[in-house]
Amino acid sequence: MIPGATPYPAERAATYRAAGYWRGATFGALLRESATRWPGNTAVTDGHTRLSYAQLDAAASTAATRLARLGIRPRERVVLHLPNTLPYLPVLFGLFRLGALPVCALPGHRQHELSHVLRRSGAPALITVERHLGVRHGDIAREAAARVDLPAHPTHAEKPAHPTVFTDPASLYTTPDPITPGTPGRSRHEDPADIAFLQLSGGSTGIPKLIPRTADDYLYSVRASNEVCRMTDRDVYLAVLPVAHNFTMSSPGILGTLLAGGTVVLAAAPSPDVCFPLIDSERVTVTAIVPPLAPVWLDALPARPALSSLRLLQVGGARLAPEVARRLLHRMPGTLQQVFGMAEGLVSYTRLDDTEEAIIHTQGRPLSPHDEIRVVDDGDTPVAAGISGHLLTRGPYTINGYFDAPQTNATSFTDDGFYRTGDIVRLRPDGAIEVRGRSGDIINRAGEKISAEEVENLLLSHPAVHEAIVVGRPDATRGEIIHAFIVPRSGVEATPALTAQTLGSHLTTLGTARYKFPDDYAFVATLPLTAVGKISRAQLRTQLAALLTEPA
Ligand code: J2J
Repeated sequence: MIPGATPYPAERAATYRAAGYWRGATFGALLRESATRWPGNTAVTDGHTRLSYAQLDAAASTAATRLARLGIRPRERVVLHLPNTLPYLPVLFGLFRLGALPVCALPGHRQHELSHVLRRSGAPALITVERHLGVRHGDIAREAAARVDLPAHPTHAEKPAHPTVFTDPASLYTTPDPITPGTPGRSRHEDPADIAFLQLSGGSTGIPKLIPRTADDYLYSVRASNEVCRMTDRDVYLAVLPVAHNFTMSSPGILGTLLAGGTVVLAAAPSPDVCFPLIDSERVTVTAIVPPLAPVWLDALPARPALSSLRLLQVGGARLAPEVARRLLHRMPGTLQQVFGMAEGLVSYTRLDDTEEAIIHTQGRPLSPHDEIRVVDDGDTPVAAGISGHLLTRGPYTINGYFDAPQTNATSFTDDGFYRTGDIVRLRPDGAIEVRGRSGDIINRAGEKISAEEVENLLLSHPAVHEAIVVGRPDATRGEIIHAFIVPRSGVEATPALTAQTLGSHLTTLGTARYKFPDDYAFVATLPLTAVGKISRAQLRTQLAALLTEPA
């Protein structure tokens, strides 16, 4: 196994193989098999350009050859920082075919996040685009790479000192090279039981964690998701959220669609003015959104019958208010499905034939009969039936450890291998999960997971900030927004230097993703302490939340 990954214990691995979950298939082979079965079907389109399965398969092989020629080797990590544009799939599958490990950065990531991800993954290369929707991704990536020193190579003195940045992904598979005929669909380097790629977690500590996934475990979750969502070769899936996100990639997402022989449509932005015309023109049948988009889409629904092709609207990534769920169910065409998932593994779905009550009020049932669920109190003791507690899980597609993070793993996993999700849930007698909140210091802003500690550390790096505490504040449209409490260094209270604007500029200078910027600031002289005068983060947050609800 690639060093840094925690393997599944042998006994559980044997159970999952015996159950037929882990089948020894690879990502490269998945695409080749679909291309053999449905060569002429459209695999992917952005609404303008189309690639058939045969073309996508050939493009992936060309990309693998070119990436190898550029010096990328099997088992090396490569950070993918691509928006929802056509090159994503050929490049992703090119990396799989080469046996290199894609690291799925989000398009919203900036220098701060990308440099962390490059460093943590040890990736010698990053693939992005020069510009997208007015953002200079190329400049951002080059700045991030310049912050990262690659270890000196013992024999290749000419090895670059910093990760290499590629900004023309389409050139990896388009002309002038003729497509290499007869390239095998599966690289001899692709081992289904070893790490195939790395997802990123929102992270409960300052550093985004890397989530190592194998083809065996991931493809099982994709296949099982296809069954739950009844995916066929007639399905057309609209990727509204970033393609790199676990939801869009696997629940059942782009991989489920490609496994079924359907068509992936890439939306450049999640707004109704971009997505609705695509749904109608491409006859989209399935799509997935985060809860804050729901009211925006509902408001934009035209009076005339539209979006009539849609059979399944998935909503997940954050809590969906029952009232919004009810409106979606009654006003949007097709069925509504709640999806509660995590890049670390476990995915829970309401089923297509669930009652209206279950679809509106629950986050469904786990995907696999072998998903093990424990709901426990603060002392790890299981709570009584129907009582809320911390959700722990392990199973055939849930990781056993973050990549190369022994310290984090010691606290994020139990001794017997259960992942501590950080979610507070309640299990109903019918087996459905109700997500009640988070136990950690994670803010869920419009579906983006933000580590409070990470934002606090960024704010603390401003020379005039003495203390910084960041809390999630309930917000009608975005679920939560980021509220920062700042204690300025003594002597600077009176100076106008420390304002929301200066802190915003500071975060920009650091290259922080925009979605992590506090929405609101309070400049205070002190932070409340607990009764015994200790700073307990949990109590601090409760007190701050209480302050927020007091009338001004
Ligand atoms: C409440 N909280 C939710 C939901 C995720 C499918 C769908 C979503 C993700 C995802 C994913 C929630 N209600 N319906 O990977 O495959 C919060 C929980 C969870 C965290 C994971 C998938 N759906 N959440 O959102 O890794 O707190 O994955 O632990 O980004 O999002 O976030 P992430």
